[in-house]
Amino acid sequence: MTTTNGSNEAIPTLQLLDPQGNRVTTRGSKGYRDRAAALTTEDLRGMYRDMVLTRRFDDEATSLQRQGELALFAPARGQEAAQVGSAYALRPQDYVFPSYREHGVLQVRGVDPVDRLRFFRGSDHGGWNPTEHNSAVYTIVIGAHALHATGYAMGVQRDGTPHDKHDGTAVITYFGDGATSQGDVNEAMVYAAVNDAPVVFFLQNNQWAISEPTTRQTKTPLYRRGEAFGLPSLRVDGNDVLAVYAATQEALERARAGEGPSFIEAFTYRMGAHTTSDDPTRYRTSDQEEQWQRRDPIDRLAALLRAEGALDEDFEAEIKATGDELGAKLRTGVRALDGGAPVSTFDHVYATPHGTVAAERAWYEAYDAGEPPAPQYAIADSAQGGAR
Ligand SMILES: Cc1ncc(C[n+]2csc(CCOP(=O)(O)OP(=O)(O)O)c2C)c(N)n1
Repeated sequence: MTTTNGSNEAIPTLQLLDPQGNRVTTRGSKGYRDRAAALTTEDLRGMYRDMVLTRRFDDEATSLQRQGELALFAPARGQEAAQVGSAYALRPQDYVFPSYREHGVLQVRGVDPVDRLRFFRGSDHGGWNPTEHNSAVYTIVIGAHALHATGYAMGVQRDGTPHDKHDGTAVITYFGDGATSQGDVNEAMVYAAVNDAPVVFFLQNNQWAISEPTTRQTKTPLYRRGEAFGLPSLRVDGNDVLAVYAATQEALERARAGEGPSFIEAFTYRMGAHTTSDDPTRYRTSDQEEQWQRRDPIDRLAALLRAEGALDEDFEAEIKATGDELGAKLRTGVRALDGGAPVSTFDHVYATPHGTVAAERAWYEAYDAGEPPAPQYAIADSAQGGAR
């Protein structure tokens, strides 16, 4: 398949499932098709369940924000195939570095849904223990986590763990089209490329960076950025869960086998607002929204499952019941989250004791106890000699 960017240039894009839910063949797609064909009916039903539950999570979280229970929320609506398809290609030992919108990825990784909203309620900085799910916490500093991913992947490499396409360890980082303009993302690719780091750069091109269209970020298709850094790079239809799965699986296998980093551009659309603070009617047309409504990734997989006799009323009812339980859990769980003591800000900053953090903590504790805090320069002095 080809799609066009703002200048109507045809861009080669891997597609295995068309918007009507038919399995399709395109030139050069055979290897990917075989990967998708290896998915069982239960795998496809699992993907569908996770995509529907991700959308339900979005709706529940948006309602909680409207009720004043969350400070902010960033919905993933429209990006469920890109997120769930790529996450299905991960193995437990792989490590994820998400931005703030990867609710579908974290759903597949098994991160508790209430924990996913701690960050948006402001009840703590992270939300979950990364080592429990091999998934770092949400990052809102655009692109910063791409560097963390490359650094982590270089650590994995030094441990000798990218040694086999199945048993090795790969790292994946998710970011948006706007993030490709950030220095951090570009620097992360430089380091990953020259070090052959086992990391997959997974771009969700949802066509908008808040109110900035992709045409304001690039003159060339974004997958070609990856090529420029020497990475095997591919553009996939991001609303096609099969294509996303197959492309990500291939890239992860390369990384696990020690063959270095890759770049995937999943071309998709942010169907909702950027966040609950945003009003997209100010900068985009309802025509465009309607056009992408017809490419809804969940409808597409539903059509495939129906055609293959794998979607019936009982299964739909089971997912609906699981969604209702998820909603109830979020409504009570989120309201019960407390803010934690402000001093907990200093916890978990470093794995080992750190002089500067210890001094800052002591300063804050004195301040909190109503004692006159030591002047700032004393902190700098007392931090000398601490771990750096
Ligand atoms: C370093 C940095 N600069 C600016 C911002 C403000 N900001 C938050 S989201 C956003 C747009 C990001 O767009 P994109 O990378 O396309 O991801 P999307 O939100 O569409 O998933 C910006 C500029 C930020 N969080 N961090």
